[in-house]
Parts: sequence; C-alpha cells; structure tokens
Amino acid sequence: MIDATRIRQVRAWEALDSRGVPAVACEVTLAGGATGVAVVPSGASTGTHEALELRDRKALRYGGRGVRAAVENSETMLAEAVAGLDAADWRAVDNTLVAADGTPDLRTLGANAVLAVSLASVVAAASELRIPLYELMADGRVPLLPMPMVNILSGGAHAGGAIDVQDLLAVPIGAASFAEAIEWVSAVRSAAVRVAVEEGLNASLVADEGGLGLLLDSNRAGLDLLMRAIDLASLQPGTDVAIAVDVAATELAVDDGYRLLLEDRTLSAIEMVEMLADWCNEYPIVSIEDGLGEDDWAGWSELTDRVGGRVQVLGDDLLVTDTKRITMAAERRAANAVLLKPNQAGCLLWTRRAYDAAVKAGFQTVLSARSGDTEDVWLADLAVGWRTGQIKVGSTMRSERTAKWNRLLHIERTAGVELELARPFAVTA
Ligand code: 2PG
Ligand code: MG
Repeated sequence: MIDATRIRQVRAWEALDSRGVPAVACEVTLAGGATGVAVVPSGASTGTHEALELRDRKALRYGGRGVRAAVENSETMLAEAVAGLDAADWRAVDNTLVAADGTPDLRTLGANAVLAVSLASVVAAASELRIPLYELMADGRVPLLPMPMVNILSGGAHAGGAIDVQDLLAVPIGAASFAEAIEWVSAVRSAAVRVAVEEGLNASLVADEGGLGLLLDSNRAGLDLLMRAIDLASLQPGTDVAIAVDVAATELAVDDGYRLLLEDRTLSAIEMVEMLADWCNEYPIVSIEDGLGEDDWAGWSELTDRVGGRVQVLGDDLLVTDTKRITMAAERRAANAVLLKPNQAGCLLWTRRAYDAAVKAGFQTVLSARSGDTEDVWLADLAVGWRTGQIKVGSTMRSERTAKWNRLLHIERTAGVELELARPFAVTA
C-alpha cells in the first residue's frame, strides 16, 4: 500500500484566485496513479508576521503579482525533495518541504510554493487510498462538523472601505444540523438585502467574500442592520443566530491609535476596547476577531480581560497561525481563540502545530479561508478531520465560498457515521 502512495511527480503552474490574482497551483501524482490538485489562497488584510508569499515583484506581468518563481520552486527543489516519499505520511512530507526551504517564514522558496505541494500531496494520498480527505486528516479520531461563521456585511480591505470593520458575520449557534445552519445564514443574507433596499441602500455591491458592501453611516449601523436581518428571517438573535465581528484592526492602525474613517475619529487602544465591550453588551456578539492591531499586545490583554469571559477573543493578524505567538498570547492572556489559516503558516504540519498549541492553551479554534480564495474544498475536510470546531469561509454566495459549504453539506450527508455539529458557544450563548 505504501508503495502506491509514494510521490512520483510534482507539476505546478500559475492559476488565478477569486480576485483574479495569480496563485500557485500544483498537481501531485503518486506511484499508484492517483493525482491531487490544490491551488493556494491569498489574503488582502495580511499580517506582517505571516509566512512569506513569493511573488515576482520585479516582473511587469500581473502587476508584479505573478508567481512564476514559486511555481518553479515547487517543480524543482521541492519536487526533488519529496520524490519517493509516502504522501499519506503528510507530517514527513511537510518536514521535508520546510527543511528544503530552511527558513521559519519559508522565504527562500515561498510559502505559496511549499503549501501547494503540501496540500496537493494529501489530496492525492486520500484519492489513492480511496478515503475522504477528512478521514486521512482525522488520524482515527471521530470527525466533527464545524460551526460556520458566515459573512453578511463586509467593509475594510474587502469592500473598498464601505465600513471600517472588515466583517460582520452571522453564527447559527442554535441550528440542529449543518444543513440547517446554512439554511439559516442564507436566510439572514437574503433578509439583509431586503433591509438594505428598504433603507434606500445599494445592495448590489458584493464584496470579496460575497458579503454586502453597504455604504452605511457608522459601524454600529451595520450591527443594527444585521440584527434587523436576523429578525426579518424569523430567527431569534442570540439564540438561533449570534453575531461575530472581524474588526481587522491592523488595517485601521495609525500612529496614535485606530482610525475609523467612516466615523471621522481616531480611537486609542483603550477607547477601542471600550467601544467593543459596549458592542458586546448591546448585541448578541459571540466572537471579536482582531479587535486590536497585530502587535498591540497590551490592547489585546485589556480586551481579553474585559470580554474574554463571555466572548471569543479571536487572533488572526496577532497570531498568524504561529505556535510561538499562540503560546505568547496564552501567557499574556491576550486572546482566547485562534484563527487558523494554512497559508499564514505555509504548510499543513505547521498549521497543525498551531492547532495543537491552541488546544493546549485551552483556546477555541476557527479554520479560515482567505479573501482571495479558490474553488478548492480541502479546507472543509481539514475542519472536519481536525475537529477545529468552527470554520469561516465568507458568505453564502460566490463559488469559491459555496464550494466549501457544499463540501461540508456533502460530508454531513455521506459521512457514514453520524456527525455532530460543534457548539463552541454553548457556554456563552
Ligand atoms: C480575515 C481574512 C478572511 P484576508 O481577515 O480573517 O476573512 O481576510 O484573507 O484578507 O486576511
Ligand atoms: Mg481576520
């Protein structure tokens, strides 16, 4: 069996992500004949501590965002390193890949080059073994369906700055199944359009992740609109559907604090914490992501101290799927949950290590897509196999988003064992 899953060939090419930006695509072929293809996602609101995405900056093509060098690295150095390895042993494959690069942020060969081979190898292995990818990733544990966090209103870098806050999301905490969860958030998304139209807003601006890019007067107006949409969908705010916020505050950071352009004011870290704590008191919020900037450790500790007992304080740019930063956050009580993005880490193994560090710290985990994503579905399988408990992939429209929801619906229907839907908010709801 192991012979059949040995890596025979790695081919790579330049594909496009959902924003039309070049992405590294890779096909791994195994000795038994099975193939696996993966296309690497890419962010807009990226943290400076993320693994390094290699782009052909000096070339004119694609505005300097081409990935020909990364593609070449996948096909040459990385391909040679993993040739003959057992693709089903993804930890060994990834150890070899990161050793071939030799840097902690994968800057030699590019995190996009490394992740492409890492992902395509496990997809190929699952195919050769004729098992679903989530089963390969589960290592014998019972898989678990994640609670979805679904983008309804978008702002910041994903919607031309419609509102300052990057995402206002719906979390169907009361749903009995994954199918019901999707049905509910879909109803909220449609109701949000109706509310927006009633308020005379242009609801046809669809943002990078399929959310509505509404030109509102304030960030709070977004929360109010979301509350009305939940209500109009005949769902109970706080019981059926709760709210999550991704402030993406790194994008708002200026010298003297955080700039809310829409509201024409600049908040200090403490004022930002105050504002977010007020929102948590007034709205059924279960999760605040990136409420402060990527290096504002003191601000994060303050926010965790204020709301961490009842709300998920979720680190994205702060923690960048990095084991050391997660451990530091646990020591400083600077967060209580981690957003996991495989391309922030650069390979599956390092993403898994970040997950393990989060579990050890008692943190909740949310697996996340990027704003520039692809039609791939491996993220859905990872969430189920690793039991991350939550997943965030954007809205209920745009195919790169629905591909993941549809894969989770498929898994729910066909898993063979009855899958449970994770309820990470049972205590706080
Ligand atoms: C985020 C992600 C996904 P980006 O901030 O959480 O929503 O956005 O991929 O642009 O970093
Ligand atoms: Mg984020």
